Amino acid sequence: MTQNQISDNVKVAARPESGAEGIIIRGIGGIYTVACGTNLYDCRPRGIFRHESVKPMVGDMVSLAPDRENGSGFVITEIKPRKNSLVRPSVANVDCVLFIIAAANPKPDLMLLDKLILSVRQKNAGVILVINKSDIDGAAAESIRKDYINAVDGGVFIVSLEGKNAEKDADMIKEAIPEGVTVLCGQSGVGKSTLTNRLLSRKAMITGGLSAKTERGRHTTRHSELFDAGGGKYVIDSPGFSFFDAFDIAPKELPDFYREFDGRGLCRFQDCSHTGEPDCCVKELLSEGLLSEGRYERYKEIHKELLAKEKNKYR
Ligand SMILES: Nc1nc2c(ncn2[C@@H]2O[C@H](COP(=O)(O)OP(=O)(O)O)[C@@H](O)[C@H]2O)c(=O)[nH]1
Ligand SMILES: [Mg+2]
Ligand SMILES: [Zn+2]
Repeated sequence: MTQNQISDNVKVAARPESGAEGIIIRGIGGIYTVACGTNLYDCRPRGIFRHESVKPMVGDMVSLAPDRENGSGFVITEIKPRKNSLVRPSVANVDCVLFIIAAANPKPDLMLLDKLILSVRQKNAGVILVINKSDIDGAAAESIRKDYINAVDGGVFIVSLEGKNAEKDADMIKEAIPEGVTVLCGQSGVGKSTLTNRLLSRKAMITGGLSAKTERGRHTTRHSELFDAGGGKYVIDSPGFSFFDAFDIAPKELPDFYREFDGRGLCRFQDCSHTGEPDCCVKELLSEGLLSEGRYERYKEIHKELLAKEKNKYR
């Protein structure tokens, strides 16, 4: 069995009808694989996309046709309008983002996680948080859970995707994943490909250890790929990354993307930035445990960063 099948019984059809529609499941070296039902087609994008600097993305719904110009192969003739798209990883039409963070190895980067969550809430997709490798440091996993319990709408799950509970834990995650397209996202080495394989009950993706030298995740996964996990649920495994600067939010809009602030308008000032003003709702949120100290400290950091960015913009 190759690692490239969208389902376990793929038949590759000879030629799709002109105007056939499908979804891009991966793109490697400018060749995009499109699934039409259970048939897979390797396609080149039509030249016009390059012209308009439109790049097909995994998750794109497309039309394809035989490549008449070249006499063989297939070509993507149209990209359907996108519901949304993410920059990192570069995927389209996402219903939910499932962030994986490791309790340890690699060291959790909560600032990165907060920025990523913000960027997803900006795109109107759901968020699930999975804290993996609890076998290495259960206390660290629990502390991260406490930090995020009110931060995401799709649930926070502590798991260990290797070891005796792995299967049960993967089943719990599968249950939590909504129908539609869910992209697995997070630093390298946290267990995205391990989870993909568990959800599919086969070795669809290669997994890798940590680099002993840098203690950071090795980039074992280099491309995004969409799989059918059954029950109308599709998951995309993606490459890891360790920085994120692609979000663009006006400082005064920042609270809109914190779930903890949803429905709170109880500050003295209407345009309260929640960074130290008197009679601010933050005090109450913190004391009631609805906003964690960690999330708030990082909120203030991010707010500062966005203010500096805004100043630079108009200089
Ligand atoms: N100790 C421990 N190791 C794990 C767990 N889950 C995954 N790993 C290991 O972590 C390494 C990186 O996993 P991988 O799935 O390739 O991470 P990815 O880069 O996020 O796709 C592999 O060696 C896995 O075997 C876990 O729950 N506990
Ligand atoms: Mg991987
Ligand atoms: Zn306030």
